[in-house]
Amino acid sequence: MIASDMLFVVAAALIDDRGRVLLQQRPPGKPMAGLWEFPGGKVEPGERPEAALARELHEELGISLDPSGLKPLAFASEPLEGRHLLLLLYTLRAWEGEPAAHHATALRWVTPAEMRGMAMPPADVPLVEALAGV
Ligand code: 9L3
Ligand code: MG
Repeated sequence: MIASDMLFVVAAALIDDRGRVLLQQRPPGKPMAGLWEFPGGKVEPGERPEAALARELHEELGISLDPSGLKPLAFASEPLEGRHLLLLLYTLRAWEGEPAAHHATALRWVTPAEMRGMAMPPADVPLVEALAGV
């Protein structure tokens, strides 16, 4: 039962022309409410991860993008409620539209240094260090 134990989640580090990265704050009523995360969500059965991420970013931020602009950066593996969460982080430097908080409580553009002081989901924390070098 390997596949059903795995939860594949994709997320993006949107990077602006000043090198800042977009985080969103998870809303009340959802797991990990209040924590600051890289936007993204679950890959659905049969879905290509990059297509899933483009879909999630459109739903959550209202932006459009070319999936070929998503560059794999790092991944994290974390236990989650008796399952195995694999969080795949991509960078993205070009998109259409101004990101807006369609699902999140708030959005914030931060430097990797600023990110280290923010409360993030366990899977997101180790990925911050990968961003310090981009
Ligand atoms: N998750 C962690 N870090 C992230 C994202 C987008 C998601 N950057 C975790 C939170 C949930 C699970 O993955 O436990 C599914 O995410 P969602 O569908 O609740 O956003
Ligand atoms: Mg999500």
